Amino acid sequence: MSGYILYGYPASGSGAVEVALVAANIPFEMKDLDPDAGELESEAFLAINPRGQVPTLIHPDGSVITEVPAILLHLADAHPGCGLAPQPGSSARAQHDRWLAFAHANCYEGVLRVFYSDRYTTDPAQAEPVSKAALAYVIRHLNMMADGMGTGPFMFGEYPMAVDYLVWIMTTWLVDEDLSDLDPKILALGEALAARPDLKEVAARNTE
Ligand SMILES: N[C@@H](CCC(=O)N[C@@H](CS)C(=O)NCC(=O)O)C(=O)O
Repeated sequence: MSGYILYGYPASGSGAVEVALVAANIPFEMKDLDPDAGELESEAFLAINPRGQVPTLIHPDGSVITEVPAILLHLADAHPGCGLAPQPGSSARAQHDRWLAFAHANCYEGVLRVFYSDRYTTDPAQAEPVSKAALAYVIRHLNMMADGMGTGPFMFGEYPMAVDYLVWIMTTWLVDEDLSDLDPKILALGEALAARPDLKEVAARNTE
């Protein structure tokens, strides 16, 4: 049985998983795909993930895991004590999973409407308004996450967990003019995560 294989590319959603794997000290092999060269739609990759999206994680047993929360929570549970999430069944875990699901269902889904707006309208002239509306939606929901945060800098205190890795990568996709609308607690979360000595290098690879 070999280790995990992560398909992704720098500064995409796979960055959340890549950083989480490094933070949890879980060995993995990174396979970078080039979306501009059509590698997400290649026959070989579609055979692995018919949706042609990253992150796609190959479990050591060869099975395929997709969808950021499913991947992160699998890693948390398969590696108890790695710090990716509170203990299964605890109230803290319920809160963690609540906000992870919230971030995925609202913020990440909204981000896809920002960047792939042409997929969400049949009228090309509407792509830009769709994107603009989605950006406001993403920021509104990220700011709601700040309301659910305690003293910070991370969602559940001093140490980052799975939910923080997803929030962090999304903050890196916002441009300067968007950041002024973002709650300072969410901004601080992203900065604190990228500044962690164990994560600096992998975070930088995903923000280029
Ligand atoms: N719901 C998926 C979304 C994954 C996703 O959309 N990833 C983007 C990169 S951030 C992608 O692969 N886009 C290529 C495409 O949709 O064609 C998840 O949670 O993993």
